[in-house]
Amino acid sequence: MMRFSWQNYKLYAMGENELRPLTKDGYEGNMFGWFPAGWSNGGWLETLSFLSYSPEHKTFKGGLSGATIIDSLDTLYLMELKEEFQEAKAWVKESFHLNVSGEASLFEVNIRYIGGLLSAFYLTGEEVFRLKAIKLGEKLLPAFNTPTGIPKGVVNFKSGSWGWTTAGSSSILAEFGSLHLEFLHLTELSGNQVFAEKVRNIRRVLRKIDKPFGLYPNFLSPVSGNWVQHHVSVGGLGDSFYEYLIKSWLMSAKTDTEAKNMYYEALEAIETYLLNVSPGGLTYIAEWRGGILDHKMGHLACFSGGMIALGAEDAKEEKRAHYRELAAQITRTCHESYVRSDTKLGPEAFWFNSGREAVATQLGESYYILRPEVVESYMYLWRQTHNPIYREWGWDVVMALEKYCRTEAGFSGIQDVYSSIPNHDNKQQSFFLAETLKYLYLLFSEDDVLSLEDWVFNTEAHPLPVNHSDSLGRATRRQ
Ligand code: DMJ
Repeated sequence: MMRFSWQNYKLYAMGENELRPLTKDGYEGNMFGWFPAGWSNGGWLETLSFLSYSPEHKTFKGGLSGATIIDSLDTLYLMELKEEFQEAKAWVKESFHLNVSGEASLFEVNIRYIGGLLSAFYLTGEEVFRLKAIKLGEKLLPAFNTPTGIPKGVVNFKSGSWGWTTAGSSSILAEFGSLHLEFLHLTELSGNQVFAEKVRNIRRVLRKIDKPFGLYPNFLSPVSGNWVQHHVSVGGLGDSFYEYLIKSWLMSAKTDTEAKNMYYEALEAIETYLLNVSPGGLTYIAEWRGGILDHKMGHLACFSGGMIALGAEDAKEEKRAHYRELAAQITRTCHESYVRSDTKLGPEAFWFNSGREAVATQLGESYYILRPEVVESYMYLWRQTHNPIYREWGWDVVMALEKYCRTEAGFSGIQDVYSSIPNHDNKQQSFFLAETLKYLYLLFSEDDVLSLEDWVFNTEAHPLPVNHSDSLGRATRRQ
């Protein structure tokens, strides 16, 4: 599947961000691919005032290219697709230019490009990846020039300005909260403290600020350092912030106790205020709007089964079994969202109301865009429990992808998981190669292949080595 995805991308879209398998061409890509359904219609773009975002095309103008190449490097390497890896590396060497104009999302550049380059460097030791990661990291720094140091969402590569227009504009928790892992590695690999300082400052702001009931709302003003509205979610807009807390602890070889404490405190608040069990016995994490719950889970929130499993072992003794069980239950619910569809792939969001459970009930939420979060959780749960059910569930996803998402020239998302006649969306998302296929491969690999003792995966599934940096970005590599 990986070879097929890569070969078609190479044939029709080499150097572009992503492949459009039906029209057999490339496109700039939807850098908002992780936003939950509903938000794009809800006027939030105006609230956020992204200068560069073109709502009509849902893309950024200009900017970096080759997202699929950088996102694929480590997957190709891991799968020993040597020729394909060499093709990707040659493109990075010769054609990945950083002196671009245009704008880009700080978050997406960090998780896809910097994460991808860092992993490629750590896996291969090839200098080109290290140097390009550092150069690109430097280009992101102007985004942090705000009164609080909380970065804005968009950076303009040419002018070095950053995207904001009004005092009301907000930064997003999942975006500014998902830089820590990569930025510590940038400091370690460059010797430049500036990267570590930026993320330490973000941590400082988040520690100090009052949290309603211990919860972290999704929008923060980079001007005042206050929350902008009280919407809390473990899915889109919040998700990887929580993921990076527990992974900061793990990546620091368990020295970053601040991150560990923040993670378990946040998880307790989530359990108290957002966690629910449906009448049919399905455990789910709802979304919170100033105290009122939306009884829904986004596909994006399904990563949380894996995260809670990963974090279970370092919880207080008396909580460990509970977290293991919670992780299994959430993963089971996400699996239900898959098996309750005709295609056996899950919708973008599913609800628990009016007697209907784990199915999409709102218009425009039935699509599946090759997202990884459910197989990601299967992988973590498999490694933790070795319960064969997770491999069976993963294999069912492989079969469904083959049946409904494979097209003549690559894999495509589908517009309605409840229809067995696929209506393809004509997009092979770069995270399909970076994450979905990598997590599936790891689900069927031995535990020592990218062992969870030695590696943490960034939120785009790019592996970063444990024990390289402590919370200050100092090298603490094991001998
Ligand atoms: C990926 O780009 C990352 O996993 C991100 O954190 C949110 N989800 C998308 C894929 O669904």
